Amino acid sequence: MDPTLYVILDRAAARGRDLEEILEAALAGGCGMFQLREKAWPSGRLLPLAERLRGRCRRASATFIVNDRLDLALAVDADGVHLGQEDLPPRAARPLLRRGMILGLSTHSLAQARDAQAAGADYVAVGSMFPTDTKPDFELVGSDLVRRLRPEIRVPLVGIGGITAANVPEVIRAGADGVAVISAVCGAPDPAAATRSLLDAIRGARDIRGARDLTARRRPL
Ligand code: 3NM
Repeated sequence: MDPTLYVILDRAAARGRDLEEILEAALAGGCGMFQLREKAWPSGRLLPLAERLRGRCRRASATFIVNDRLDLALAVDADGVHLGQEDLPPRAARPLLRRGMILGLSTHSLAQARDAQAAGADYVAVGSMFPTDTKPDFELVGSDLVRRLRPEIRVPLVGIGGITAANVPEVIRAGADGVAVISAVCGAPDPAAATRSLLDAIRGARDIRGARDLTARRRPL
C-alpha cells in the first residue's frame, strides 16, 4: 500500500464520466492506490463495475479498496475496505476480513484517530482538511489535526477533504503520509494531468518537509 495519492473513484463526482476511464488516466498519471465509493447503487448493481476496477488495479499492481461495503470488498477480493464512524466498528469488521486485508478508517477528531489506531486500523484518514462540496456533512478539522496526531499515529496518516494540487502542500507539511481525493481527479477535465500535478505537489512538499526535519534535528555546536 502506497497512500501518497489515494484516488477515490466516485460516480457522482465523475458526473457521467466512466470510472474505468478515470482509473486508467490516474494510473497513467502515477497513482497507486484507489477506492471505489458508491453511495447510491445497491451492491448487486455495483458488482460488475467493482470487478472490472478490481481486475485493472490488480494488473497494474495498484491497491484497490472498497468504501463502506464489506460484503462487496470480500466478493471482489479487494485489497481492503474503508469504513466510516457509522459503519461496522473495527472490532466487528476485522474478524470478517481475509488475512492481510487492509482496514482503513475515517476519523474527524483526535479521539477517533487514536481509537482507530488502537483498534488496529492499517491506515487512518483524517478530514476534512478543507471545505468540500463532495461530502455535504463534512467536519472541518484542518491540517492542524494532522499536525497534532502525527507524533502518535504510527500507521499511514491520510488527509482528506477539499484537497487540490494548490493546497496539498499544507497537508503534507503538517505530517500526512498521503492524501485522498475525489473531485481533484474525478472532476478534473484531464484526470491524468490532475494526478501528475497532485503527485508533483506532494513530492515537492515532502522534500521541503524532509529538509526542515533535518534542520530541526541538527544540534547546536
Ligand atoms: N470524507 P473531495 S471529506 C469522502 O472528512 C470524504 O472524512 C471526508 O472529496 C472526511 O476530495 C470527503 O472531492 C470528500 O473533497 C472528499
